[in-house]
Amino acid sequence: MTYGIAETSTPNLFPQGGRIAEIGTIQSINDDTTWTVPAEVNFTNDEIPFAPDLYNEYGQRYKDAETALAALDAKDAKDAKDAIEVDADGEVVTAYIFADNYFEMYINGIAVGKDPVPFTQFNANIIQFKVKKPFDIAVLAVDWEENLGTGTESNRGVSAHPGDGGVVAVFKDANDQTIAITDSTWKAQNYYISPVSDLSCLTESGTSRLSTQCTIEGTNDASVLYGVHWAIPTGWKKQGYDDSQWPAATTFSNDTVGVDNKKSYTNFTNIFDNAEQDAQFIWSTNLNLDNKILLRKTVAK
Ligand SMILES: [Ca+2]
Ligand SMILES: [Ca+2]
Ligand SMILES: [Ca+2]
Ligand SMILES: [Ca+2]
Repeated sequence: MTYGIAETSTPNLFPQGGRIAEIGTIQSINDDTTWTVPAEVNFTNDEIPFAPDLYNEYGQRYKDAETALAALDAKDAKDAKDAIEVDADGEVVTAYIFADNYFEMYINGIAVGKDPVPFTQFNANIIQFKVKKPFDIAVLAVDWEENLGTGTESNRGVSAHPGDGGVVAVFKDANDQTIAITDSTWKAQNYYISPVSDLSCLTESGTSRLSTQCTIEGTNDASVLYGVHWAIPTGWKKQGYDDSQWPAATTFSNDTVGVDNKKSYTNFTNIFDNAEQDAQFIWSTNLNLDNKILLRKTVAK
């Protein structure tokens, strides 16, 4: 557990971005642990590729998914590059993802893409990889923060308002058939709750770390807010990792996440809001106060 504002360790991961995407560290108040906030990420790790754009204010802004896919195919052909190989003899899978605010995606433990915009403006990505079914999708999702260690940002007239999260994704095979969408069949475990002003609001139920009884009101004093942290388990990205005890993902409507005014979402509603297979925004139980989430899904053979 932590109290107050973290110390900045990286002043800004993405200087051209809307809000400042800082990383910080903060000492636990009840043990010797030092936590990285909002999360330890691979944004600056060159071994992990940035996911190509569907829509990015600082990169490519495609009008629809078909145009983005055609551009990706053309670029791959020109660079003699191909989809990231999870299995060399696998089938090409195309993933479409919109994350509020940051994601890293792993397939059977192999990094296939990270979000090129850690905080704002909102963006969306397309990722291709070769894999054989069955396979495991593992996603680190981070709701970024301005007041490090407190899950808050300047918003709605106060300096420390809780930000909210949400991830939607669609996976298609080489025949353009949808093989996975984000929904309540995914697993979602929560590793960071903040802001918390009154610790008595926190509860646990089975493996669910619940902040649903806590206030989501903002404040002008982030220095009195708590953060609650859990260590990321070893091997969570790998194929066959036992997530059977993790809570199911909670689904949220487009309205709740607030994407209807964002081109990075609305240009791709034929993918994300398909009438037959409508992908849902997912997160843990609290879209506002839960900030670092691991998501997993096994795609069957
Ligand atoms: Ca992003
Ligand atoms: Ca939040
Ligand atoms: Ca957010
Ligand atoms: Ca949808």
